[in-house]
Amino acid sequence: MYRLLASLCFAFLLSFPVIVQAQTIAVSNAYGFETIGNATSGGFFLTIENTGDEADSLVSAALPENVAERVEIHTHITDDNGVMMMRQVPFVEIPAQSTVEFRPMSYHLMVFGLKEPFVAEHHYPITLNFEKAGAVEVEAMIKSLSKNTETKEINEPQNPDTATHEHMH
Ligand SMILES: [Cu+2]
Repeated sequence: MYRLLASLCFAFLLSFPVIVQAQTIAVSNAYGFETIGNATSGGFFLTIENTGDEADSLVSAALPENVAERVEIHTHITDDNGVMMMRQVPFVEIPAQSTVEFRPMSYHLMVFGLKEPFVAEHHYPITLNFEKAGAVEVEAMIKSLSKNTETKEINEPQNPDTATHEHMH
């Protein structure tokens, strides 16, 4: 029985490597949001910590072929007119002894050619390739948009017609 429990625990650990340590690089808190309708692109966010004494760089990322066609590293920039836009970058440097957070409106992994929609609670393995640390795999979880209150406020603005209608009765 103990042996069975031990192997079950081991299998569980193998299935959900939320934090993966590859020498000096640790990747954690990887997540994306569910996609809406026929969207064929999506994004992932995560935190990369470099505990080493040398800078390293994230140079590429990939998802399994049956999930998406390609993954690009993007950042957000503001142009001369104050317009926010996304730009692909060739790499992101992770300085020695520091942490870089990929988050909305900043660095993110942009996924193109989705083979199926991203569904809340699903997990996907992302392979991150670093210049020095090599390949680091992390499991990313898809979050529901409806549970995100900020998004809900944007998607469901107060309807003035409804408010007036209720007032009349
Ligand atoms: Cu992007």
